[in-house]
Formats: sequence, C-alpha cells, structure tokens
Amino acid sequence: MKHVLVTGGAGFIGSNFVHYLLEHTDVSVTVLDKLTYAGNRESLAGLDGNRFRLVVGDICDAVLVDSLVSEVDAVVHYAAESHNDNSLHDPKPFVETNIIGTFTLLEAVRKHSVRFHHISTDEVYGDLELDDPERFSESTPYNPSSPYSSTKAGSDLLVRAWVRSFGLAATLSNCSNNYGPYQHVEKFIPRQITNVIDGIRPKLYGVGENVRDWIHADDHSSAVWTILNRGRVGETYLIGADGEKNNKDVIETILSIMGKPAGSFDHVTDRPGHDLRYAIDSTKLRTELGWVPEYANFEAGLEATVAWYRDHESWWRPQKDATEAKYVAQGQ
Ligand code: NAD
Ligand code: TDX
Repeated sequence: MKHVLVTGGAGFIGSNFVHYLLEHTDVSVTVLDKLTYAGNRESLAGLDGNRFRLVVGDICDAVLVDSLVSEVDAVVHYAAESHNDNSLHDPKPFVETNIIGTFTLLEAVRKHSVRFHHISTDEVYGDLELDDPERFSESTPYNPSSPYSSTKAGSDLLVRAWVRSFGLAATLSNCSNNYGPYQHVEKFIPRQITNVIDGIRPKLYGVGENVRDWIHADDHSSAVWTILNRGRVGETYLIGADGEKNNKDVIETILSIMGKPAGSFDHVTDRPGHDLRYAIDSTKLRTELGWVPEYANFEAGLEATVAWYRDHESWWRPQKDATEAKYVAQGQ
C-alpha cells in the first residue's frame, strides 16, 4: 500500500489517523475533507508536504471522489456528521453525508477496485442495561436510537451489501467513544475541560448514570491500521479498550485532575432518547489480529488530555463561545 485516501481527515479521529500514518508508516496520504464546522486544518498543521495533501471537498461530489479514488490503493472513510445532539435538531446533513456520501465513495471504489475500510460506531447496536452482563459483539443485532446512529447503521449496511453484491474488498470497524487531543468542544470530555478552564461549571445530562466505553484515539488508529493490513475482507471488527465509566464519574475525575471541588457541576436537561450504556467485546480483534491497546489507564490518558487542552487554547478557542451558547439555548 503506497497511497491512502482518508476522508474526514481534518476531524478528531481522522486527523489522529493521518498523524499515525505519517509517523508509523511509509504511505502517502491524501485527505478529502469538507471542512465543516467540525473540520480544522490546524489539526493537520506541519505535516510533511511530500507525503501529505489536503483536498477540501465533499464526499457527496461524485466527480471529485472518482478522481481522488482513482489515484490511491486504499480509502479509509472517517467523514461523517458525528454529533448526536446535532442530529436531534437537524438530521438532514446526517442523511446526506453519512448515507449519500458513503454511497458515493462505494461506487468509486467499486469502479476502481480499491480497498475500502469503513469507520463506524458501537452506537449502531443501540444500548445495554446497566446490569447487563453482555457486551456488544460482531453478532449483536443492529438497533440504533438516534438520527446519527441510524445513518451510521445505514452506511454500514450499504458497505456490507457492496461486499456481498459486488465483491468489494472492504472491512468495517465499530469503535466505542474516543477521547484525546483535537476533539471538538461540542463533545462531552472537551466541553467539560474547556468549561472548567473558562470558569463554567461542567454540565451533566440528566442523572449522569449513562455509561460510555472510553478508548484513546491513538488506540483507535492503531486498530484501524491493523485491520487495514491484516483484517479479513468482508469482516467487521469491534474496537474497544475495556474503558466503561459513567458520565458522573468522568466529570468528577476531570474536576479532581483540574483541582476543583467534587460536586461542582450542574445537572442539565437530558438528551432525548439518551442511550444508557455502551460496552464493547473486542475479543475478535485481539485474538484474530493480535491488537492490544496502549492506554490501559483512563485517568492517565485523561490527565494528558486535560494538559493538551490547557496548552492548545488557540486550537479550540474560536469554537468555544458559539458552541456553549448553542447548548445554553437548548437548556443543556
Ligand atoms: P468529527 O466530527 O470530529 O470529524 C468529522 C470530519 O468529517 C470533519 O473534519 C468534517 O469536516 C468532515 N466532513 C463532514 N461532512 C463531510 C462531507 N460531506 N465531505 C467531506 N468531509 C466531511 O468526527 P470524529 O469524532 O472524528 O468521527 C470520525 C468518524 O469516526 C465518524 O465516522 C464517526 O461516526 C466515527 N466514530 C467516532 C467516534 C467518537 O467517539 N468520536 C467513535 C466511533 C466512531
Ligand atoms: O455536555 C454534555 N454532558 C453530558 O452529560 C455532553 C456534550 C454529553 N453528555 C453525555 C451524553 C453521553 O452520554 O456524555 C456522553 C458522551 O456524549 P458525546 O460526547 O456527545 O458522545 P456520544 O453521544 O456517546 O457519541 C460519541 O461516541 C460515539 C461520538 O460523538 C460519536 O460520534 C461516536 O459514534
């Protein structure tokens, strides 16, 4: 593999993967990114121009997609509308980018016989009870709850159909909640860290017993590279690092790392249809492909993430006030 097209490479996880490729492999990288509110060229600043280029454009643009796909050996597809709360207020861009955009890419990789890896989420499986001993596995039935997760589920099913009907050389991965540098301040962990920096109390939806299964974005990237190289075509792999925590505990940990008193957060209006718990069983990825996560300690990873946001205020500051104002207007 010499040249990889990364869609959504100016977003949180996509940019992490681009950095991973440039640091750990010899491949050249083209990023296709629309630079929506969630994309940021600063997340790709300083990369080696001999091995990297950014093309600003839409994955729904079939002519552009066809030409870029014709130049590469593989496509790793991160581009998406990614925020559940936004999908509850304005679902249309989710249908366009997540469904039509994925369809557009699939038609191009089919035409040019290019290897495809589709990035998806554990949210396609719906949610679990707090005391359910089961975790999500590759055989869990799809049962998405939100406009976001239903469009991701739809895109997964398109990929699977293109594999079966047209013999596309594709793999899929469904990962749990990521944390780390370069995550937009609309998301849970960066929102609370930057609120504390700004002297605003962190905001917990509802009671806060909802559980997310946290993984560091670096571990997600190493898993995707592993699957791209050694995964079996047509297969789905779940990615997770045994990081289950409830939201209230995460806020308390952030407060403690940042030297604030326990309990100094606000309960705000809950998210409609809020999924209760996600939990990933990543046995297949670990046993079949030998992948292991590097970040075993969530608190240490969170401490490093807090330090990154303290040190990179110029990266997140331009988005902060408008994002927070939008939440406040929604009662969140
Ligand atoms: P993000 O919102 O930070 O980034 C998305 C990127 O896609 C942005 O750079 C944006 O400009 C770009 N984009 C959006 N619409 C586009 C379009 N029509 N054409 C081209 N580019 C477009 O999202 P993220 O958190 O980095 O998530 C990336 C992928 O990983 C998504 O597919 C998401 O479903 C999946 N995922 C995310 C998580 C998580 O915890 N964040 C977990 C599992 C899976
Ligand atoms: O201010 C907040 N307070 C709060 O309690 C925000 C923004 C969120 N929450 C809760 C909602 C969720 O239970 O925190 C949890 C995490 O919320 P998000 O960061 O919005 O993530 P989530 O909805 O779990 O989805 C994320 O993980 C799976 C990503 O945004 C998705 O793209 C990915 O597929």
